[in-house]
Amino acid sequence: MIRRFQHFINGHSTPPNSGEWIDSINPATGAVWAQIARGNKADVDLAVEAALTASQQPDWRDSAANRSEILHGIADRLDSEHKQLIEIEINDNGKRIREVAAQMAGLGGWYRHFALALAKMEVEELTLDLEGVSAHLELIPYGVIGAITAWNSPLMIAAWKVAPALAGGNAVIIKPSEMASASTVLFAEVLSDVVPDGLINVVTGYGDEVGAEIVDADAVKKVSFTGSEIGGSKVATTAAKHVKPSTLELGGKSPQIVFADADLESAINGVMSGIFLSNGQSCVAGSRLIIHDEIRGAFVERLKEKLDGLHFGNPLREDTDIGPIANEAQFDKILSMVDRARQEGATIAAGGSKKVVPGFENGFFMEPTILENVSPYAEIWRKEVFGPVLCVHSFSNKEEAITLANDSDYGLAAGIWTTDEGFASEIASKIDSGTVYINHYRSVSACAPVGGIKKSGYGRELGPNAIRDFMQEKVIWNGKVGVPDPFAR
Ligand code: TXE
Repeated sequence: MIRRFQHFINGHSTPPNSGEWIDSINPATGAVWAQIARGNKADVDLAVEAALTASQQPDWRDSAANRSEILHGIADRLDSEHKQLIEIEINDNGKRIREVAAQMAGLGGWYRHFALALAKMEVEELTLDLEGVSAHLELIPYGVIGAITAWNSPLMIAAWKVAPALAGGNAVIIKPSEMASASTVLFAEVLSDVVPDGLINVVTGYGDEVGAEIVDADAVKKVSFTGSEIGGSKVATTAAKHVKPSTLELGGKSPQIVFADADLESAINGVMSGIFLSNGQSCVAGSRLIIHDEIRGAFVERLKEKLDGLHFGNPLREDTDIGPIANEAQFDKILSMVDRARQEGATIAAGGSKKVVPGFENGFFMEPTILENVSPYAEIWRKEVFGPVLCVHSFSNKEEAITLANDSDYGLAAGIWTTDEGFASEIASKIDSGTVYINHYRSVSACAPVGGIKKSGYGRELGPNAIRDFMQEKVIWNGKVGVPDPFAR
């Protein structure tokens, strides 16, 4: 019997209005393991109504103390119950258990962070350049927030949106990716007796059937989106039509710049983690290795040695290093991009093909791939692959390295590897990117904003302004002295 995951609306599991279901494929086996509800406008309307009602309750909207307590309750529940979410998410996206277990163990922490941050927020008295009046700033919730998420880390991406949105006094409607919705549905169910009805709703289904309806709904006042450039552009277009703000996190083509004086073992590990963890299916994947020509050959050889030792297999096993690509569409996309790269003159230094894993012959496994002789004009150098494909290009001086790094439509993250701290800061200041890592890669913290420039999107998640980003500013002016007659002569 295949498990079915319904929508979660107004505190209850809710069947799809359409009566239709979408198969969820386990990418390790290629077999259907579950079904999710195929949502439509009627389901979205129900969720919008529930969220609107919940967001207007005075003990939610106007009581930061109450909200903080509920967020602490969510954090505690996730601390104790997160383990049941691990296998569900792996069945959907094939990410290996060591990565998913770490993400899930940290899930409660995102909610706790914003519970504490909310408790510290104060009414802001404004310093004015006027006499006879004073003013202070109030922050008011938007009301209903649309949170559209991707399949690579569904619950972590949701946490970055849901935790600050709730802290800001809003209700949310989450639309997880149709490729990996189950963990988000179960997450809402696990919290059902901790969160008042209607504050967290999950409507599953296709982007153009459910996501588009959420963005189009009048009562949804802000949308936070993580996904493709095309999806983000559609979301922003519809949001603009309604004069509602959107935040877009759209991935990238992040450079890893390795200078000749780098601590090579660290740089090798950092480059490996940047592109081969999560099979490169990460928004900050360090997919372009820009390396000093003196060390290129030895560096690539060392990367190949490291790849040789990796163990492919069941993502649910602790000893698996490389699991499957998350879904067939992504698998096909990666392989066809590698094929086109070959045709454009790239040479394969490692990998490049489908991997047949005994016991998982129908799974979407792919060899971690290193491409050399990649032209900076080639599609594989310029477009996001979102897979385990590292493109290598060497440089002979720092100007060339900076030009190569910045010659991209994207600007999400970058890595710099050198033992000269002053030089690292100089290079960092010249890189066009929302995040620059020096001598490490991938740190993420609720205290630091995440987001991109150029086609990597706009707006930020996390960081000191995360709650404010889900609230609107309202100024209250106070007259301190009597008002003179405006027409007095
Ligand atoms: O993205 P989509 P897909 C990139 C990556 C990947 C490619 C395609 O390169 O190969 O995008 O992935 C919803 N209105 N990233 O097809 O379609 C959709 O249902 C409203 C980078 O999965 O953008 C899902 O919930 N919503 C990335 C979400 O958008 C819409 C993470 C993302 O799906 C919609 C994922 C619409 N018109 C993919 N169309 C990152 N930033 O890290 C789709 N959706």
